[in-house]
Amino acid sequence: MKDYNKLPRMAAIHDISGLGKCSLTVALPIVSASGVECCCIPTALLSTHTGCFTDWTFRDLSDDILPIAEHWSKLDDIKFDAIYSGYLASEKQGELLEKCIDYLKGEDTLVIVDPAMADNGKYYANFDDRMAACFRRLIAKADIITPNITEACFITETEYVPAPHSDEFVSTLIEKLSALGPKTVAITGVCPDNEHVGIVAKDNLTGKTARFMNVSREGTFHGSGDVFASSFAALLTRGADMETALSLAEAFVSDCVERTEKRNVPRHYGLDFESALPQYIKNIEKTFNL
Ligand code: PXL
Repeated sequence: MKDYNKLPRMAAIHDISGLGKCSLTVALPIVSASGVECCCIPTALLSTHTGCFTDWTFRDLSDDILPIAEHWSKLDDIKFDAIYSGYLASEKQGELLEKCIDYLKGEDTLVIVDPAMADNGKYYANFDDRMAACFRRLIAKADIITPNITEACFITETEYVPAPHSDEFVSTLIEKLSALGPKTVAITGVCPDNEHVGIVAKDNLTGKTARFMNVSREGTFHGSGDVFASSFAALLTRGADMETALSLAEAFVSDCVERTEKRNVPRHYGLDFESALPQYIKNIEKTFNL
């Protein structure tokens, strides 16, 4: 008999932005390349993401979310090792996601919530403080969260501070977010000074904090948060500890950023992650002794 449950399985609940490399068009290839099956619940269909583009098309798929989750929950031999959510098209989708988690979560299912709603001190198009309140509720159901500095500030109702970010400021954000319930808090886009950017994460079960910093580059790399969260979520789903997952995911994002800069791709078209995938897979194989 084949063991169908051997490959770790994740339910990925995000929008599809057809062009611009974020959400499911990033999660699906990266989660798969990380050795985890990626089962998709598309929450909305857009022609592009909403950052820097105008006139994007938008189709809300809210009505399909729960029926898909309900169908999956009725398949006896299908269990989910992880549920990973990102950008939500509306606050109402936050409520649907909570129900979705209830349908799909088993005893050992990791719930990863990336509260993708803001960056550089500003909400994405059409969002305001109500979206932060929505994620505050959702985070109570999460094991792992991956906000950037702006999202961490908005969720915890802390005044947003542009870079540089002091250690004390970052630890306070981590403590405030941890108080909402998640076991692991990873904050992205932390700039300890004007030359570096990286991730600071705390595993509240072991009490360990890890930091990975890299040389920062001019401007914003759209979709880098989604590339990081997809890799980090998948590696944790495969059983990596926080530090290992963080190190592999951070190295992958840095490689993608470097390649994007070299090719001079307009930033809103997303990261050049495709050409970084072969090396990423090699790093994973080495780490997992495959
Ligand atoms: O994760 C970023 C993202 C995802 N999906 C959509 C977006 C954005 C950011 O702007 O607009 C539709």
